[in-house]
Amino acid sequence: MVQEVASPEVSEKSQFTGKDMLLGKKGVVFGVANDHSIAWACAKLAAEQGASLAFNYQGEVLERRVRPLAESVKAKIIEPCDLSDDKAIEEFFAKVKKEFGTIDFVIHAVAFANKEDLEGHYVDTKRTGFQKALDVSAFTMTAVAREAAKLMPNGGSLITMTYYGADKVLPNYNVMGVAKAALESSVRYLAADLGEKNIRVNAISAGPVRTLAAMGIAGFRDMLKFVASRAPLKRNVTAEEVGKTALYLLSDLSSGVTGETIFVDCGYNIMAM
Ligand code: IMJ
Repeated sequence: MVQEVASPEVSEKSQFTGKDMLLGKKGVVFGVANDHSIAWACAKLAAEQGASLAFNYQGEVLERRVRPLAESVKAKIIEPCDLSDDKAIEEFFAKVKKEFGTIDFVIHAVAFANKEDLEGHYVDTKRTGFQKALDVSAFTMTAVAREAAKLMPNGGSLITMTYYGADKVLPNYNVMGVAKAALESSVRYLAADLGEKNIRVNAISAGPVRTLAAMGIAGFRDMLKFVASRAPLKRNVTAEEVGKTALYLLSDLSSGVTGETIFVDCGYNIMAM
């Protein structure tokens, strides 16, 4: 029997009733673009649970979006950081060190591929497009982990966002699928390296969410419908639900979990037919 399940209400404050799960913790959020961003849903929940936050932005256009959001959760740091620039990462973490001293977590929700590489066939991907996608979408997690670990003498939790296209082929995801596969593998190697410092590293594989990163992708609306019709929960996942798993991974609740990719996709990935 197919059950009708209502989507959770979209409200300003989350329905989640946990309390002070990140009280006294300090974290860095990379990848907020606007209020639809998965990074923002994670950050908002973290702030609600008592965390102090630092945000990056890249360029003036995004600054105008990110600054008011970050200010609304009383962010301690709102600074530019182009993650494809090693020196910019160093300078950003120097500011984080100055303000926070030590940190407890990082939310990495950053990806980019050239638009022309997200249509047509993967086989046509050029070396430059491949390098760009892998650099921004995979390597930046490693670069950030290295800098963040230096500020985590008491251990910590790093999370990143991935997608099912790392495992299975779907139309147009192309080089991003290859980049996400590298990202998920990086998560395992980083978890192995940083485990002895009690730093955990995990990825969330979110189902499709209507964000800036999904806008303008041909057939995205139809993809949402297709996924909702086949997922066990018979709906699409919300950014807030991704945020709740982020909260679990950033908090002590997940103290025994590292190197994992956790699907938050209403169960879509388990289905064959
Ligand atoms: C992206 C492309 C094709 C299919 C897609 C997506 N599906 C989903 C996404 C089915 C859910 C969104 N996604 C998971 C991404 O990782 C998107 C990454 C992305 C998006 C853009 C759009 C604008 C641009 N470059 C991009 N680079 C990466 O110029």
